[in-house]
Amino acid sequence: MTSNKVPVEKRQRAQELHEILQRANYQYYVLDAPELPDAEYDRRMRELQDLEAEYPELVSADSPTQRVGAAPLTEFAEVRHQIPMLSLDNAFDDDELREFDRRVRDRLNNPDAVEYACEPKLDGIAISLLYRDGVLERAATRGDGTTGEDITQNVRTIGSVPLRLREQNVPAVLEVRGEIYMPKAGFAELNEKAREAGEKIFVNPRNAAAGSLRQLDSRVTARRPLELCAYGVGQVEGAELPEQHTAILEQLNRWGFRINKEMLVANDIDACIEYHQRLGEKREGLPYDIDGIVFKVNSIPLQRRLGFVARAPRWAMAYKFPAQEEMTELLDVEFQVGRTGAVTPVARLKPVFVGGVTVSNATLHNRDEINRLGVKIGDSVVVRRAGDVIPQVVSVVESKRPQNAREIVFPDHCPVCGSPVESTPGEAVARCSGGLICSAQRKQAIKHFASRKAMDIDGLGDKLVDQLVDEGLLHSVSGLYHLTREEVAGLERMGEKSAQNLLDALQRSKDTTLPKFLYALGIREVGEATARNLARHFGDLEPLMQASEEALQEVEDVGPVVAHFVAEFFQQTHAQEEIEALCQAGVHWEPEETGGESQPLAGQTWVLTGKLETLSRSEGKEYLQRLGAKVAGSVSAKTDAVVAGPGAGSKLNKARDLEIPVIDEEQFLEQLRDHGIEI
Ligand code: D41
Repeated sequence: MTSNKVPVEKRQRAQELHEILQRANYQYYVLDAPELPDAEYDRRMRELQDLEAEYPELVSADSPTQRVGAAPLTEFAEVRHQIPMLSLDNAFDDDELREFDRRVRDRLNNPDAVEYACEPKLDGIAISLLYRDGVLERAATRGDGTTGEDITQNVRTIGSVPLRLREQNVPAVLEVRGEIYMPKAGFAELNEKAREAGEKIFVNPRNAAAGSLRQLDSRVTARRPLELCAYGVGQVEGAELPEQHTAILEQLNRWGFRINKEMLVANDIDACIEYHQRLGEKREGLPYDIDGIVFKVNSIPLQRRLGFVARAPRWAMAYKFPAQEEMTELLDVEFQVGRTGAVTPVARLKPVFVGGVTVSNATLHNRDEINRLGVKIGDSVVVRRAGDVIPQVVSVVESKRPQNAREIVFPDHCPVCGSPVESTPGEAVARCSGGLICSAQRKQAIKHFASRKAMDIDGLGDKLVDQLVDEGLLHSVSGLYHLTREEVAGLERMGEKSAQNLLDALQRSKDTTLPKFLYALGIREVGEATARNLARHFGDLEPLMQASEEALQEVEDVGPVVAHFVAEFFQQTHAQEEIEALCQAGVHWEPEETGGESQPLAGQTWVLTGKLETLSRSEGKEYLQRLGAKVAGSVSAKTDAVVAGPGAGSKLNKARDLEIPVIDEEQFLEQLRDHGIEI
């Protein structure tokens, strides 16, 4: 070590840099309002690191340079909590929460109502942070509540953990308790990188947070996107804290800790139930995972009077949401063939209640995913269903693998038509090469053709298409228009009346538009928006069918891949014959006006949410697209406007958080009319 005496001005500069960097951290992590540009931050950090390298005496435990991680440990030391870290009792429905409130009020001689602090229950790792004279001395896991592990080196690397408390008047000893968690976005990014590098990926953000804190090498932890949210205090010496839980958290916030933005005070248990309901709707849109709501009696004197039983306080309760992950058994794997021939493995599961519904199927995506999971038939698997996302198998519990577990064999021939299954290098999907020979692909193609946004053939449901194809009455989309009343009426569960209704619907569907017809053809990668762009660019079908890949790429939003699929589609003799047959059968449309139409909302992204009264959501979408807007399913920073009807939930909240303009249906209709749409 060099023993350079530290010149006064260097010491002062180091102090200045501490303050600048600490303030920048506070603005970034606690206020969510960074003022120092990243590059500037990096330069100041480098300057401090250089100073400390030259004068090691300047290095202190609370220096902002100490967040990068230190030399690896061989094990974590044990820590005894001076005041035990209690656990939380759980409630699973409104009645159980009301019982909790009843017990609280009974013990407090029946006041009319008790005030509760409501806060989301973060799904992370509970920890304790000990500050002596305002400086972080030790961080420990909760462990069993009495003894945990010393993870100070790791916790130091987390940007939202203050290494020193802000403000001058700080307690001699302050133990802050909180949850360390990984935000969803950071988790997704971490896993994406791990996937690219062929490394092990984490099952969920909680596991990733736990794994990151368990690193003996804190330099690894330093690279993980972890955050701290404070939810209480333990030991306090040399200071009086406020007499309300929420006021204590606000004091912690002033000292430099992040607290939950969603925290709210409820005046009675009804308001608590309402809060639980509202947060349940917001859950998907929050940037972190939560598994319930914690309710705490807000008054500290009342908390003292209530005390605790066994290891849980009588004054707090966690009201859980339905679990988003559950374990069940993989009974079998079937392979489904989609419209484009994609062969998708589908897990047949022992039914399990997860995410609020009973799940008996989950997608396994493709062969790579099966290999990644290392899953076998008979395995116990963890199934996840979050929000409206289709259920996924997220991991395998290998320790529970039965003796007779069977390997999943990916078919090399189509399970429906027997044609070879082909994989394109670099593409995860395997496809049946049978094309329209394959009845599965044919069925899907016909279902798509008939669907509402395509030819809109009322009454032609999936089951009916299956029946018609299976009975050999239908071989292609054009065949639909040659079905006779006798053929249809002869099917199981089909009366004369329904048969006639179907024929009428078929007749009506012939009067269509070019965009709908193009979309109905089911060309790969051609969705509604692309179909509309193609129609508007070429005006009619003939020039589009003749267009080269180069010419196709002139269409808005059409790149080389889509251009290739479109050109390839129209080159098939079969496709040409089908189109001819459809036109012969009477399918027709008006040519589109090319180019000229004004698109006042071009480049904008809109989101529709909640119930609309005058328009259906898909009509609203159609009008917006006609005006050039994109319509997205979720709200993000890129959203330009949100139309919210009654019952709007998380999307509306997110829009408000992001300060995106929100209009109601009345205002929406007005705007549409202003743009010349007649409603
Ligand atoms: O967000 C959380 N995970 C959270 C956990 C929270 N917001 N508050 C909590 N409060 C407590 C008491 C009332 C016992 C101080 C907790 C926990 N405990 C807790 N976390 C893990 C075990 C207990």
